[in-house]
Amino acid sequence: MKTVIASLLSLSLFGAAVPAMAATDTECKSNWEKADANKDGTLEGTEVTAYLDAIKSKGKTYDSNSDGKLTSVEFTEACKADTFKDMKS
Ligand SMILES: [Ca+2]
Ligand SMILES: [Ca+2]
Repeated sequence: MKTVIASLLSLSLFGAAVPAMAATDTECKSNWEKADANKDGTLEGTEVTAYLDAIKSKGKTYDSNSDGKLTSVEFTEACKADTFKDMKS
């Protein structure tokens, strides 16, 4: 029992140290809200260009259905992998 508590404690300490390294849900949600300028739930056209470029520059494909648009799910997956970290607007 002591071991469980100790490992939970170290997990939460570790968890507290990690967010500086990877984008959090909160950060990604706020990024998404900024990115989806017309609030239609999809990044397309001029909204998505810079993000698709960032994804491409990392050699990744987060546009999982290849429609040239990003849904919040696709965006969040890419965001949490720090794909957009270098593109500060
Ligand atoms: Ca949109
Ligand atoms: Ca898509």
